[in-house]
Amino acid sequence: MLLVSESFAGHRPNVVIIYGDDVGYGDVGAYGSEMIPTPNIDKLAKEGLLFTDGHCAAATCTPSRYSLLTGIHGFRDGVSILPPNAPLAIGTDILTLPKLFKQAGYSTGVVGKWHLGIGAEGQAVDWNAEVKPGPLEIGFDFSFLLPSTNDRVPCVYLDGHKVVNLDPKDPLYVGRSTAQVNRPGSTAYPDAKKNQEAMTYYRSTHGHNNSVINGIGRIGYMAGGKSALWNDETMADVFVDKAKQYIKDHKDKAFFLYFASQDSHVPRAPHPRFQGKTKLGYRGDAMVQFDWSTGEIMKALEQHGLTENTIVIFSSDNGPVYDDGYADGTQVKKSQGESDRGHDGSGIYRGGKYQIYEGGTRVPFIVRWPAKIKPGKSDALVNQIDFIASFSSLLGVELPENDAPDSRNTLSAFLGKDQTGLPSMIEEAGKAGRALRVGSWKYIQARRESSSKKVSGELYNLADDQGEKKNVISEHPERATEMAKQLTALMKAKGVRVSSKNN
Ligand code: NG6
Ligand code: CA
Repeated sequence: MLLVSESFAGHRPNVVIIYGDDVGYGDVGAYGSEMIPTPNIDKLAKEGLLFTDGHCAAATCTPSRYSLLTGIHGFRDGVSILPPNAPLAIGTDILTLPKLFKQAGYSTGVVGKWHLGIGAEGQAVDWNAEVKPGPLEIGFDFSFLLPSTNDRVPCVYLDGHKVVNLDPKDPLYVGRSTAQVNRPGSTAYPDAKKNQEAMTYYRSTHGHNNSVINGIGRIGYMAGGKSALWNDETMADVFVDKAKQYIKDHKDKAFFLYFASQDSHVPRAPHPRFQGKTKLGYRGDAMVQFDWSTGEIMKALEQHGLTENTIVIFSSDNGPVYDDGYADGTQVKKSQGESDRGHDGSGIYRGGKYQIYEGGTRVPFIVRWPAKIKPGKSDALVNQIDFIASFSSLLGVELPENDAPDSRNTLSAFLGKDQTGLPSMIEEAGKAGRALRVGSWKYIQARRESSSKKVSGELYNLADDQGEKKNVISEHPERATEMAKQLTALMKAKGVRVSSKNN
């Protein structure tokens, strides 16, 4: 039901989410990075509100994006990192962030990395026909995608329901083996397992050794679609152009744009004009490219007179990772923890992508809205999973109790009026387990990281131990038991918002 807030008097703000992929807390200048210049993101931070305790919902991509768009924790619905060719993970019948904006009369667009699956459950997608259901079936009315991740096939762009530039004489097939995909008449690509030399861009290992596309080994197999192949080095340019066009086409109407960059994710292949811009190899250079993309989007908003009344949110889908299977020049000094030539992608925090420590989910988190938000810094505890409930409050769109059940209204924290934020928050990291934050306390559940590695419960007080170095569980057994109980109860419930008035 629509009850659009009167306060906007016809000038509802546009909303642009600029979403990084594996961009860590320490990868941005405004958050302390000294080795990667990010002037455009820093400018955004200077003009907006910089959150020091802002989180994505999970330490990996698919569950984080799922929570951002649905307001549901990934673990409730068994959502984990999706393989190529996975069906759409989001039910077409549930409320999503773009659907909420549509209810408020907005145009909604997505540009960039999807990684939430495409196609119907139990039915193989026909990449040569209408590729759906996907974003257009869950609330977006414009969609231009990298369908999965840049290390997974198919290595083609998807515009709405159609693969871009696909030649029907070279049909595209995606599957789990060359035998499954290769057909007479469709281009066959080298299999990295059998033909290492085909990986001319750089070599890759563990898992990234199936079809070789543009000299780079990928996860999964594809055949055909040669004319449709993307160029890894121009991907950021392609996405930025689409985003600019979208902004231009919708400048006279309220819009929501979800711009999801793939830049820092492997295989990193920044445009040659960014290569060598840092001393950190392609990982650092790709971050410079992402900063450029951010600047271009801001310029487009400016050009159309939209900067004042557009809410720009800058964040990331999970913490940093260095060597993620490709020999791309990113160096890992194991002896000093996971650090790359003195640069620590998670800044002062412990761990990164895949991990339950703060570096897994505490990411750059900036909200800029000159018309309503005073620039500054906020230590409020906030999470992307709460966008749906917060925007429903901002836009005056009623949120039925069972929709987006884990999303809580933290609008006043996002606007800088409340410096505390969430009273409690679940952190999620796949096999690496789950944790609960209550104020500065953090309890991590006992977990089994592999069949041989069992880790017992941990308790940290981030107020005097932000690096999670000192496990104080034996000093505070009662607090740990209490938090363990609270976490179990929240996980069992049907949703954090609907189950607990205090949460
Ligand atoms: C992992 C991949 C990793 C990355 C990740 C997804 C292997 C060994 N590792 O399975 O390279 O693709 O999935 O990243 O295959 S995410 O940011 O999309 O979650
Ligand atoms: Ca990611």
